Amino acid sequence: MAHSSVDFKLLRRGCTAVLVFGIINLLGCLFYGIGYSNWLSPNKTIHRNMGNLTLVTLNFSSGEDVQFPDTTTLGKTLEKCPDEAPHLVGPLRIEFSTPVSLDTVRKDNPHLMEGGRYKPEDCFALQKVAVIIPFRSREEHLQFWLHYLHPILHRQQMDYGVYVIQQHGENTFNRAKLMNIGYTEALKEYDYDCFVFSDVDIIPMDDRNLYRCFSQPRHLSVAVDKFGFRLPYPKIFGGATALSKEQMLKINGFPNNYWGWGGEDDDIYNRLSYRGMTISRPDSAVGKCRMIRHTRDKNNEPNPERFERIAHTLSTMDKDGINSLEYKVVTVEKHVLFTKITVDVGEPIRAKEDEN
Ligand code: BGN
Repeated sequence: MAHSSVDFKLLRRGCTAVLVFGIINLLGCLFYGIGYSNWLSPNKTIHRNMGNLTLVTLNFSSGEDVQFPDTTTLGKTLEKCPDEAPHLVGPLRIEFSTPVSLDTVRKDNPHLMEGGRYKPEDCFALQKVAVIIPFRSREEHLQFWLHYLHPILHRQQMDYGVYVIQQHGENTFNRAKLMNIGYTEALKEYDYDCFVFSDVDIIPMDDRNLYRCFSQPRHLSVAVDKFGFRLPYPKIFGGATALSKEQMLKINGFPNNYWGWGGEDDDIYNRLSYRGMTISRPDSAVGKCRMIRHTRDKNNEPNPERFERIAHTLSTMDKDGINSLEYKVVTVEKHVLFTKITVDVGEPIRAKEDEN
């Protein structure tokens, strides 16, 4: 009997200890801001502490599970950022009459880390977004882009980095190949799960136009002033777009052999459509954009091969894309406002050889 009463006492102590431990844990969680909502819908967000590394598993709109390791908040568990960022302001005044200096842009964006990187401090960003800008000799446009976009991306609470991919030399411009290179190079730096591809002259006029990925590939520049604030044709997929890593892989990235202006975005549209995807877009009010007016760039003449090429996307997409990408990195510059990667993309292969 004496033996069993000792057992009973031990059991009671054990239970009390478990209860006290539970209450302390609960208070700790509340203190660090894990809301009950996360407990009630564990498939939405699961926080896991692994020593000093905090992992968050969550489903975003594509329905896939993505893990976001947090290395800056060491040990502190952050709640995921809200779906609707609280600091968005809606329509914005965008104008290009007064040039802005990079110095001013730097001063206006003190929160940036080297290489044009940012992540919210008080919550866990929903996605890790690499913003890729295919580029050559448009310094003035880049200044406007950085001036307008950094504050917008900041308010949208993304964990993001800006990559300017500059084509080296004077050969014919190759926008889609530069975008493939941006995707590849950004992934070498960080575990991005979303890729925004933006022309340097496209500026959104509303910060509710979210520069992030959706369950379907996203067209962001849907109502551009140059086209009278409407889609010039329903299948257009140029200007500014967003694709998740998964969407990129499904289509083998972009074509590498569109030299000069036009058609590469239609090829990308074809790829997406052949893989069963559709285009997601914001409405035409939120999707309003301004395009910085400019004369046609040197060495970016309309590509005479584009009509022929977009007619053959289905047979070329599996062999031409990320899996056949070749280039040389010339320089990598880390600026406060962006990472600039200058690359040698080679030169056009004559159409005949290319068919083989
Ligand atoms: C289209 C271009 C796109 C361009 C848009 C908007 C072609 C392919 C042959 C029909 N497509 O006409 O590349 O983004 O205009 O300027 O030229």
